Amino acid sequence: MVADLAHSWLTFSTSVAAAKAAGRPLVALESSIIAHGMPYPENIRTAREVEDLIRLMGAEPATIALIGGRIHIGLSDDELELLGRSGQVQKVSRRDLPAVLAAGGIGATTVAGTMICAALAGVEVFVTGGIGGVHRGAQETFDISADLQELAKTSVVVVCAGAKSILDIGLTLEYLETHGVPVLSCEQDNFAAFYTRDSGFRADFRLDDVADQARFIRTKWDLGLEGGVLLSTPVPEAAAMPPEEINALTQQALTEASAQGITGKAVTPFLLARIQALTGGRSLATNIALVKHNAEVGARLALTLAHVERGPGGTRTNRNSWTDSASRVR
Ligand code: PSU
Ligand code: MN
Repeated sequence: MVADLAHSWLTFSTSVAAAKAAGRPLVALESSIIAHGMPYPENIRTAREVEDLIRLMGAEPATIALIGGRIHIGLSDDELELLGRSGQVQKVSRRDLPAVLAAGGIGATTVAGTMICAALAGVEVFVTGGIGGVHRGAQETFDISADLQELAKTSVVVVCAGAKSILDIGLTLEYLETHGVPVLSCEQDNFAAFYTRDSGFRADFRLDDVADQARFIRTKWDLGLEGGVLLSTPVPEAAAMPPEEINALTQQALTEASAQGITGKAVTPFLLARIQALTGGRSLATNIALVKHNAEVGARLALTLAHVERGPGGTRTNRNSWTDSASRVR
């Protein structure tokens, strides 16, 4: 069977295998944020702290990466170090998975790559920082992250702090709507903007209560509506950056990228690195704070989701807690 064949590529870490056997909920984590999203050694330190937070909450972290021709679900300390230190780690989205696996190379998975592997491993909740999306100027460049197509078809919840304003957030939300991907928000009505709390765009449904989030997700999948759910939660107030500052620096980084002819999968890592350099590391502190906050939201959701019964009985919900922003203005 195809599914069994796919499973033969998976290697579970000892702690993930033990959690699975004990029925403890798993939370997937991506590795591109480690290899391409943050500098060493903060990347490794953050990855470990995020894992510890998830464990503290009673779930088990499963950081996903490709090593030696295997899809690793859960990484040892040495494997984390390998991903965070080596400059030779490839960025793996859906397109790149077979190339890196077949060649036995080292690959750090993006949101799309991680969703695919999480779904294979039976992990329902995945925590990241920010998702990829429709780039500004995509009307010309066609640069639309494969993360969005993956959300359209792979049934995993992605917990994020919104998307960076290096992207066209309005078009990103339009694209998700076209493909039937629900965008949930908690703590506020609007979709978050990574370094800042407010993107200026409404999320589709505001669900502050984790039980409501879990029922929403279970209902979607009960109905056979395959595909992901995006859950946005804003960076904690104290760690957010001033919007004017981040907007000016984003504009500068975008201008530099186009002047240097950066294209394809190099665009996002270039912009992330430039913004980090231009803020003198302050954006890194924001980035770390938001990932940790996302980890708490994701772990809580994974624990709750594990207890929501299937079928209409388990999915009854309080309609008053829904903010259906059909009147969203863009
Ligand atoms: N956005 C961030 N931080 C990140 C990424 C995006 O704020 O680390 C990474 C994620 O792994 C995401 C990927 O899936 O970049 C998107 O890359 P692209 O735009 O090439 O699809
Ligand atoms: Mn791209």
